[in-house]
Amino acid sequence: LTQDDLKKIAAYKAVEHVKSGMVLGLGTGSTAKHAVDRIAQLLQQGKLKDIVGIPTSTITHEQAVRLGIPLSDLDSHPVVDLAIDGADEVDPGLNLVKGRGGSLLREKMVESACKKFIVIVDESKLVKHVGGSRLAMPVEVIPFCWNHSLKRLVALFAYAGCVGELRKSGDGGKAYVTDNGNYIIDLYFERDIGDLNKASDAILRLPGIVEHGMFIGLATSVIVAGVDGITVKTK
Ligand code: DER
Repeated sequence: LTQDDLKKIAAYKAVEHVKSGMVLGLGTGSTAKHAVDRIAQLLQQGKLKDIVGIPTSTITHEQAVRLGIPLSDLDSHPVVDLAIDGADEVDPGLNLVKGRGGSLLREKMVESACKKFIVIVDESKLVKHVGGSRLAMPVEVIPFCWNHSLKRLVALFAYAGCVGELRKSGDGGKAYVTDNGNYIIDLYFERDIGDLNKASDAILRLPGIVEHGMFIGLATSVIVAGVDGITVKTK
């Protein structure tokens, strides 16, 4: 079983919770892609009807259009029945890191408007503490004086041995620009950042900061696909 096989297994399991008539948050990334494919397949087979998708990125929007999934937005559907999305990290309390694919803002807008939010991951995403890995913690910032924002973010987490870097686009030169016209600062911690809510509040209080990639208390369940099978963790 490849990692992508595991992602697909988790995604298909999550789609079993989709019922006809639902308003669905459509996630972004290589795992959520399988869930969107599966939803489209069931619609084509007539096994699902009257689904409305709320995409969490332009990439997912384009995938859903290509596959014929009817789409809408949060203005028309302020309450979403179910969102299915991947994550970069999941801790035992179902707190997440998301955004290494760059879509964290729209994902968090959709997923915080959901009655249910099922996270789909392969087992490599499980961590003891969110923010405790040495991998990126994405923060979306406005482009204006981004370096000033970077320095303020790094100073905020000096206790955790923090460094930050502006995310670059594929060709290495220019800054990566999100669907919303913003930049992303990736933060790296040498030590655990401690209380996630405190960290979140401190980040969001900084002017010029738009949103961060910690999804605290948003997931209602996580489906983990591993080589030994599937486990489902529910809050
Ligand atoms: O960038 C994102 O928020 C993605 O959802 C990410 O968290 C998971 O992407 P993956 O399924 O490709 O690992």
